[in-house]
Order: sequence, then C-alpha cells, then structure tokens
Amino acid sequence: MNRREFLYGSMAGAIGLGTSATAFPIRARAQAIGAAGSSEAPATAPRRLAVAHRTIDVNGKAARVFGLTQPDGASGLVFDAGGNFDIALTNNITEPTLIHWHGLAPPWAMDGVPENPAALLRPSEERRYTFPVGPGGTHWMHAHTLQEQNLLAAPLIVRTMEEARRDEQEVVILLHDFSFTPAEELLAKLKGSAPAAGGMPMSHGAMGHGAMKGGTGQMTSSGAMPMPGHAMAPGMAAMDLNDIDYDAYLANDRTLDDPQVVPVEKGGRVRLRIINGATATAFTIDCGALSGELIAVDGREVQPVTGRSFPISMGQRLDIRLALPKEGGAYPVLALREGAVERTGIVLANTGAPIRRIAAKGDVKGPIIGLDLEQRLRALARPSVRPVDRRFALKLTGTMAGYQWGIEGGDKIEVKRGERVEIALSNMSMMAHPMHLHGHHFQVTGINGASIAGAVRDTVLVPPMARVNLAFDADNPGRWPFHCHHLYHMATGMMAYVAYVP
Ligand SMILES: [Cu+2]
Repeated sequence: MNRREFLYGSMAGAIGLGTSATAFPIRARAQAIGAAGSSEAPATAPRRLAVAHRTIDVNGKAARVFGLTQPDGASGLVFDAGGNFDIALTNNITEPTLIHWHGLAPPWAMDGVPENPAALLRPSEERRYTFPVGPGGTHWMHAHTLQEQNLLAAPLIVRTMEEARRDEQEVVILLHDFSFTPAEELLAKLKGSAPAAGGMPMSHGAMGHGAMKGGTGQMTSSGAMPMPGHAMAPGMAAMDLNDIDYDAYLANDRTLDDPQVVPVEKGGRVRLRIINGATATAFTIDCGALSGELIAVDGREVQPVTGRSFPISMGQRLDIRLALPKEGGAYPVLALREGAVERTGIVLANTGAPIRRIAAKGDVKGPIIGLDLEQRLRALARPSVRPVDRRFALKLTGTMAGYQWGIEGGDKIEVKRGERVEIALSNMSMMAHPMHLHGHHFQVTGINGASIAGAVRDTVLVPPMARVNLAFDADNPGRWPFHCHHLYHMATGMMAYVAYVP
C-alpha cells in the first residue's frame, strides 16, 4: 500500500467526524470517454460543478455559507496537467454569481469576472467552460464578488503525471477568514470610517484606527504600528495590517477548536498545497517541529527553499514538501494571522498519536510579511528572457477618507499580442497589496530597484512603500483584470485592466 492508498483508506474512517473532515480528499481523475480505435477526438462529457449553499459550524454556531461542490459533495476540482478543463457550472444558490479560475489561463470570455465580458450566472443557469487546463499547479477558484467573503471558494488542483506517481501524500489546505457579519456590512463600515485625525491622506493613522474601532466592534486597532526600522515620529504614517477583525480563521472550513486531523504514515512524505483564500488576511505558515521545503508558489516551481515558516498573502499558494519523522506523532501545520495572535491550521497525525489541543490564539503575534522570502525565490524553469517591449509604471494609492484605494496609471495599460511587458509597481500607501494579474503568470524581475530572476507567479505582494517589478509575455488576448487581492481594496477602486489592442 503506498501513501496515496493509505490516505484513501484512512479518510474513509474519518467520515464520521463531519463533512469537512473529508472536504478535500484526493479526487479520481476526469475520465475521458473516447471511442477506442477512433481517429476522431474523443467525445467527452463535462464534469459538473455547482455553486451551492452549505452549513458549517463556526465557534459552535451554524454558519450558512457558499461552496463549490461536485455531484458527490466533494469540494473543488482536480485535473491532470495537459488535459482539458471541461466543466458544466450550475448556479444552485438564490442570487446571481460567477466563478473565476484563479491561476489558470482560460480564454478571456471564460475568466469569470462579472461583465468582463461574461454576464453573471443567474440562479439555476448552467454554463460550460472548456479550455486547456495547462501545466501542473496548485490553484483555486472563487467568486470575484463580495460573495467570496462567505466562502465561495474551493481548491483547483492540476497534477502532473510525475506528481501522481510520487509516493507522497497530498494535503490541500484552503485558508479563509470568516465573519458572521455580511460582506456588504463590513464594506459599509470600512467606507464609513473616519479619516485619520491630522494624519496624512495616504495613510492609515493609528489615531484613525482607534476612531474606526469605536462602536462597531468589528474593526481592529491591533495592526497599527510603526514601519519596521523607522522611528515613530509624531504625525508620521503608521503601517496598517488588518482592516477587519474576523469571527474566525478557517483551514478547510474548521477552526483550531475542532481542526481537521489528517492521518499520515510514520516516516511518510507529504506535499502541502496551501491556498490563501482569505479575503483580507495574510498568514505565515508555521510547520512547527517539521522542516519544510518550499517547492512552488502560485502553482509554479521555484528552486527549493528550506524553512519552518513561509508567508502567504491573499490569493497566493505555497507547495511545501515535508518529511515526517519515523517515530511518529502529531504535527500541527498552523497559519498565523499577520500582526495578530489569531491562528488556524490542521494536524497531521499518525494513527493513535495523542493530539494536543491548540488554542485559536497564540502567545505571540504572527510575523509582519515583507519581501524577505520573495527576494530569495528563483524560478526553477528558466522563463522568458526576451527584451521588454513595453513598460508601465503604476502607483498603488489609498486613503482612509471614505476608504478609497486606487492604481495610478492603471487606466491605460495597453499591450499588443506577442510583446514582453514590464510593470513597475510602487506602493505609496501604508497597507500591503497582493497584486493579481488574470490570464497570465508573470516573473518577479525587481524588488526595491534590484533586478532578480525571481519566482513566476500570478499574485505578488507589494508591502507599504515598496517597489516590485514584474514581467510577462502578452500571449492571451483580452481585457484582463490586474488588481489587489484584498477584497475590500478591490471593491473600493484598486482594480485596473491590462487591455490588448490591435
Ligand atoms: Cu490592497
């Protein structure tokens, strides 16, 4: 029995723990039903996926949330690399919605951002999506609307033949931030917040945050602190980390009060596929006693980086390889909320190993995420080294007055098919922005003025006052969203488009 079979067997025994215990088992492959001996392309039936209502338990209370489920109840999708993405998507909820395939490069019409160009999917409407799924990678899918806040997100894993053959257990972890308050209300509170008293318009001031906290009980003051390495002068802008204090932080729909326990083998090998599906929360993955090897970011391989903790901003993915000790035990994999004590996670455990209770709040705050790791990342495959044909310089801006965010210069990013394009991002605000380009992967080519042959990604973090350059080949015509993956920054203006012109 190899580790993959071991997982199947063990998961069957875990069903009684509740639906989310088996939320993300490894799924069987899509079956191509071809006529044997026929020279014609096989006629294939699409796989079915539904946007559905679900009820989960959060802190002992029932929460009615969304989900993306297959007919057998499995969450999300798994594909073979190089195959076809062929999905019949049905809207089984009572409101219009649409799903974005984050990390894939579909034709523009199938990208899943409402009215760009496809219309929303009405209740009961079905729509088919067919395009090459592309190379292997850890991706995900989510609503490109405020519905994302209510867990309308799921894993989308593309697995290579080599990965499928490996004697290595896959464990998918989808992180989320959860509030019993509807997203519309959270957004209204943010927009209604007072500007920083005497603060600079570009900043979140500590004063402003204090004012913001008053009355609502939702907003946080925990994140306001001086920028690292800078003395806090009177009236100086404060770096801000978290806009919203959530009711819970979830890993595969569960909190640390009742975490998912994944059965593993003594001395086994595990590949974590971690997705940060939170709308407004960055985490640091803490492998605890285990040393991890980071092998891919945003579904693209990097030269392995060894460590015990790895940052992950909204929209990003991390593939981390773990070697489990031979003596056995229980191994928590935690996600620490940035600049705060809250945490979530799962537990890898051998059969019979005692599982220690882990508090949902730690003793120390999660690290502040910068570009230390990004600076060290190098793409494994040598990406395009063509000279740049076209350059853009964009400024990320924001003000707490009315909670408005923006991309200066983002109204005219026009490219031609076949060009190599470079975008230089300067963050002029005091919040970090994970910037996501649809329809393409890009390479990180510069950090704070220094050139690097960095990771190939689809979402890169630009911390306060930092500069990040990225480059990509314009090979997928359309009008592609380029935006901050903080849901409430995007909803209040931090959205631009890379538009192909003839
Ligand atoms: Cu942002």
